[in-house]
Amino acid sequence: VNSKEWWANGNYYQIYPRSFQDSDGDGIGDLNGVTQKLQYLKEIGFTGVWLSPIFKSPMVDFGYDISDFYAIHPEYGTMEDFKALVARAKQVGIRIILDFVPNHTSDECEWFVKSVNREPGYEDFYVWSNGTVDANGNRQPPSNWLSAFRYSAWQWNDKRQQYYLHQFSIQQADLNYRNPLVVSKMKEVMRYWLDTGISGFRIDALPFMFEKEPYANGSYPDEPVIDNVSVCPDPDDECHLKHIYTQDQPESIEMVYQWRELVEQYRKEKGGESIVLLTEAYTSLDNLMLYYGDGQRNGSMVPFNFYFMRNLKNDSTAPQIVDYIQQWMTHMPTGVQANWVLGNHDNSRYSTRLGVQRADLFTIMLQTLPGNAVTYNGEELAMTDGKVSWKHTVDPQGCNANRFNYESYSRDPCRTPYQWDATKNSGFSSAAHTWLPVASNYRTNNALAQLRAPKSHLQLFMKLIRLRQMRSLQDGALKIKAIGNDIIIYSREAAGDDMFVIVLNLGGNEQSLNINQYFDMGSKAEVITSSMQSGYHDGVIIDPSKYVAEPYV
Ligand code: TEU
Repeated sequence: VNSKEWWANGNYYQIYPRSFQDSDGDGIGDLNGVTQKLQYLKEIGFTGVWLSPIFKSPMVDFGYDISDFYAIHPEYGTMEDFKALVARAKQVGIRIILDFVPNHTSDECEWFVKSVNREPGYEDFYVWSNGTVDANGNRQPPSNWLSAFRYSAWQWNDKRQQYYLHQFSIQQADLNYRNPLVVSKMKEVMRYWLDTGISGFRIDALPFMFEKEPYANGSYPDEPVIDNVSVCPDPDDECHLKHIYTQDQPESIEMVYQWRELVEQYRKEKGGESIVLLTEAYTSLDNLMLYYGDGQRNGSMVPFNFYFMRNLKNDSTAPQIVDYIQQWMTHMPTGVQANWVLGNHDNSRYSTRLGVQRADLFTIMLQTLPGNAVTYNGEELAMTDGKVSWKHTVDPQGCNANRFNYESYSRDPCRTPYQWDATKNSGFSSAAHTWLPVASNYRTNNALAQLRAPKSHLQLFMKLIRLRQMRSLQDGALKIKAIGNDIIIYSREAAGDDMFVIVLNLGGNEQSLNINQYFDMGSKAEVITSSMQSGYHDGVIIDPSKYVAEPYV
């Protein structure tokens, strides 16, 4: 990849706007709050900020159910506030990336209303089907497909007298991409937001966008059932089916190639920097690579690699981790960059899953492996999931808060407000009540405390980002060794440059290692090491200021 592209070797930061900073005291994060914190994010060292959806929404799925693709959600601010945010971002030198949610719209979107009313041109804007009638004369959905939020993916609409497909909540109706009007409307949405001066998109739920063509009678084939309770104990959960008709269809790959062509064309027309596409696809490595490109055409520059987020466990061994990294590195088509993700707004925070000590280890990996690092707001503080109970949640009808399975299905715990300092609501909001409670450890675990402490996860994080300015950590070749079950050693080596050796001790015992036996250390090598014993945040034993002029905050 041409590492001179602004997006290459990037350090992306995901902001969940509802929980980041509340500037007007209503207990809900907003755009002006983000604007106030851009300088802080620049000082940590982030390249680009991805904002989870900021568009008008009934907030059933907190913005991933969009009712107006051209309007800012009123609780988050106005279009003027957004333009001020983009202007401030340009000033501090951070690029803004918006969430693009092409798979579905809110059922309150005007397009859905037109489609329910079969207005000309909108009859097939969504995926409608008559369903079937069973032997007892009862209406049945067109197939056994299941929503990512459990239960049937088909909802009967009384007014239209048909079922519509919703692979997420009932209030999120799937768009029909076989309809050219849908393809062109969503391309207009993309161009509209590019005109505001943003630098790219994070594309939501890409693999869900197409489903198998319907049969002539309008019905759809059932998906095979995975009848294995150890894999999926809940028959109403989408893990119960093998998604051979509803995910990773070839047309989804085609769409991301068309969107890449759109942003390349836009850049040709308007000049300026390249526009980045980050894509969300929970899929196999082979499928994921297709979202990058197929050798002829290019797709996304940064498809999220969810392996670390999904598979890292406390008992993950060095060989398992090394094996995956090597699989990923050998699978990549030429001209693209790996990326490493530790969390997002849909999954329990890794410091909760793995503990803060491992958080240090995996942050070192995130920042010293080749390619892009993607950080979900709060991970730079090793924030942990908040304790949220059903009575706290504000979306009783929503997809998060399943009253009977709240603990196992809600994503609220990984979305509690950002922990800024030890003042009221951890500095997130002046409101009497915040939309979700602040995690109870905010007095001790917050950004200000970590900036002031002699050592902290945040300071480790910042030192690592500064180290990345070294060419060997930008473009250096990766050489990895797993040592027994507990130790991973790898180096990054750029021609004629410093060599960095990273030693991660995953296990419970300090081991004296003669690194020279693994690498030809030469005279200029430096070693970063972190172990589970030497206490927290010891990750960087060398002084990066030797390498980079920038002072530390
Ligand atoms: O997530 C899509 C998606 O695949 C995840 O919901 C995944 O199925 C789930 O996390 C189970 O692990 C995107 C957004 O990130 C998510 O917040 C939205 O709810 C969803 O799309 C619908 O827009």
